[in-house]
Amino acid sequence: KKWIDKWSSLIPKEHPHSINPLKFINQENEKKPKLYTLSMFPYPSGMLHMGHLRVYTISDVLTRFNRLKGFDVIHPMGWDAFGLPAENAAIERNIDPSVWTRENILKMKEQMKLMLADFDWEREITTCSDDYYKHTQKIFKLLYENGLAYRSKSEINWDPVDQTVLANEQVDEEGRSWRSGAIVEKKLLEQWFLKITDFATDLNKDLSLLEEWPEKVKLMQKNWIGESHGVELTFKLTNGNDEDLIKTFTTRPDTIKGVQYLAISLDHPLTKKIMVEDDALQNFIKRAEKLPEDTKEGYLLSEIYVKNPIDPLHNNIPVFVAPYVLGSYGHGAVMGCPGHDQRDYEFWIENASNQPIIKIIDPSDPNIKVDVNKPYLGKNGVLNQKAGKYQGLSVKEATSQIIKDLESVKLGQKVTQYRIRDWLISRQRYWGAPIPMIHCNSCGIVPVPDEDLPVLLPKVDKIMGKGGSPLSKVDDFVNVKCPSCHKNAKRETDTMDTFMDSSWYFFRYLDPKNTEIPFDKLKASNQMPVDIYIGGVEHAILHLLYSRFIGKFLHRIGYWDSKMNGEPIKKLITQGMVHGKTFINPVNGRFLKPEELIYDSSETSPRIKETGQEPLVTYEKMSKSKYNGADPGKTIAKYGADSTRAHILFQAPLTDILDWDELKIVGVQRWLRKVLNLSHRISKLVKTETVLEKPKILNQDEIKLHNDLQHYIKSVEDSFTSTSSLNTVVSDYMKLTNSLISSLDSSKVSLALIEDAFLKLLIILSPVTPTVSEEAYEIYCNNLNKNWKSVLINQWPKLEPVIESDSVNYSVMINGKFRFVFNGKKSLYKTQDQNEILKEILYLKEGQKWLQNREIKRTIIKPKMISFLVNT
Ligand code: ANZ
Ligand code: ZN
Repeated sequence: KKWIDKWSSLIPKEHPHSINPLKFINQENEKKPKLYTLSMFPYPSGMLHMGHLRVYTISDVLTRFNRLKGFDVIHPMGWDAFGLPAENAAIERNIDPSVWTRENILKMKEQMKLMLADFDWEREITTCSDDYYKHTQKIFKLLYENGLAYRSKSEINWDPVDQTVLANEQVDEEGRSWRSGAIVEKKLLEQWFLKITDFATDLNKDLSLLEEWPEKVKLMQKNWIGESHGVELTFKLTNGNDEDLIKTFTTRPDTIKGVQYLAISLDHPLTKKIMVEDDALQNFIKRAEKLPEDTKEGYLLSEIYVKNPIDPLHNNIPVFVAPYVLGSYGHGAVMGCPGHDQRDYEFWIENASNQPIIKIIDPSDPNIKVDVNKPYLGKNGVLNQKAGKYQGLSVKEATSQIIKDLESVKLGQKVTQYRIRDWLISRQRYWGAPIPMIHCNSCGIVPVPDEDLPVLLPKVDKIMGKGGSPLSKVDDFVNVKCPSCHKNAKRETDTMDTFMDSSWYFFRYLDPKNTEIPFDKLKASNQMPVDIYIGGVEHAILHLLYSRFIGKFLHRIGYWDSKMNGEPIKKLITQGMVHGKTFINPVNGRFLKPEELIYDSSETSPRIKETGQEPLVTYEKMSKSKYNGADPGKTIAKYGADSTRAHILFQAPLTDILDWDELKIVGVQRWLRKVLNLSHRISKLVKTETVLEKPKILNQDEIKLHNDLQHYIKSVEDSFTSTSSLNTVVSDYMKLTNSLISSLDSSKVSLALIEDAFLKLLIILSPVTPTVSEEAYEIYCNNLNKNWKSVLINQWPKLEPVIESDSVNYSVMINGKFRFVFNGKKSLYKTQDQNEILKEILYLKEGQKWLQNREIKRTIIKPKMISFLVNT
């Protein structure tokens, strides 16, 4: 307790080692290999939470380890500081969001220091400061100049609570806002988009370069990008002229002979055309917009029929308007095959119940029976006689033959479709980087010249409520001269999505003070990609996809050289969530507050104060309503930073959910106390300033300590290098500590070996528990009157060869029963010297017990077993 108090209060502010001394003492950084370790920067909410603590512990531990291994590690930190919470806080409390943000940053920085996170503060960046967003604006301009930023009127997702536009990515499957949870509405507005779709092919293909990314994340990105290979088909209207046609996208051209209808989306051009004169259709659309996405309702367009492109005589195919067809995918039209597609089947049943269902494909295996009333979805089938000239072909053969036939009549061609849409970055909010554009009546859209960047976010006394762009109400901001013709013009008043700020920040850390350009090309080329990126899996799609896009864009325009086609992140680690210990009253299922519980002396299983019952215990996502939140600040104040860090690593594998049980920290504390204790004992025994000389020949106990040391150094090193099992590091530390203690207790091990192992232990545990390492080292040095520098300024211990022991454990069997273990020379098996063996065994208490004064009839010696037959 004493040292915990001492160190937790002392270390953060005054102790020189809260900053890594290596950076200052070691001047040879130039020659060292570089390693870029990054944890996702936080939103400055003002409070570090357990999730932050877990990420930063991981990145800090890896950083400290890699520094010991001789890398020049870049380990920066900054603030993702634009965004809604600051703006909402500002509106509620009528304070300047920049002031609110700055105060929060200071608080969180203090907390990061308290947890001993060793960040390169000289690289710190804040996305809401003008020396940063100046360059965000420049990157926007670069996108514009390269034809990748455009404005378009589009139906957007409107969050009625936060009164802002949302990107598709920010709307969940139920159509709710990711932030406010409100049901998102549709609105038509002029918006800025970034053409991420231009990179869709590469974003998909290059997932294969990301060998060190979790498969799960890559799969999520792949699905999001949604590359799909298929055919674009043209259906002509039966009674129309040549321009009247409906294009569809299909991945199953082999089913074309089974087309029974077409379905088009609510906003298809043909729908819009007919709607003008069709009131019933208008009513249907109004109603349909509110229906769930999987609705099977449809509206039959009367007197409109299309021709099958492969078989023009089949010209009575009906057309429906159907909400299940997505306006934004493919061509907003589906060729309906009820016989071979589940959705089409359900739609057909609902809208054309008396009609037959045509199946043109049968399973190739006649033993497989298909329900006549269900579609056949298999892809290994064979086309039947209803497929006409294609009868007998497999699905695969039919597909290529039909594509050929479609191409020859110019009504079809192979295409690749993507599900991903362009990135909508306009936000009608105040607290974001202004989009650096000017609208001029004569010249159109004119970018703000580079020399006029940044377009400063104007200070306002009061953010003008919600709704519309707050900046449009700031006259001084809005009214400008056109940079091109110098006539009166108006500024763009939308600000950028904050994901734009975070899509390039890892470049800025490498050159954070550059006032001219976003970052220096050489620095970026030398130090990118990020070697290890650690953060939450909730960013698997949005942030990571945008970062890949901008990384690739900057690479394409020559801003940096890359060996991975502009991929900015080499290895990605997604850590699991931290769940809180939750107590529930078993009678009424209510969550219990800490003060409703009472603990007995063992402090492990509490009871409910009121009833004396045992509560149910679960671990759940931390939340105020469950009273299960843990505050990192309090934990550190109570147990010290080292114990907290070790505990967080020890309790669960990196990517698993961590069930946070504070009571278990005592185990870690007990171990750390042993380490400090060792330091007292050893330094008292050593008594000399100079390091002792190790013996040339080692006895059994010494060999064991030596081998343990090598084993655990290697094991810990492997865990840190692969990063896959950081949780086993702490148990390795504990085992090595115990091995040292028993060596010390046994008094058969030379002090020189103990001292050496002890000093190495302090080095290898310093990444996780820097202050205890340092404290233990200080105790050791002080007791020996050594002039102590720091255990942190060191190199990772070099591995020495394991010593093959010349002894082995023999199981001793007496009259066929195992009795005890005897550690003897391996050579006993070779020499088969029975007298020698008996002599040695009779030294042991166990040996005397079983063999003294007995007549030994026979002795059998095997490599790991000695068997005696005796008279009883
Ligand atoms: C006919 C067909 C027959 C289809 C069959 C499938 C099975 P993926 O793989 O996701 O790209 N489709 C095309 N455009 C659509 C839109 N705008 N809204 C909803 N659905 C649309 O899906 C491609 C399939 O989704 C296409 O292949 C089309 O249905 C449907 F036995 O065409 B298919
Ligand atoms: Zn102009």
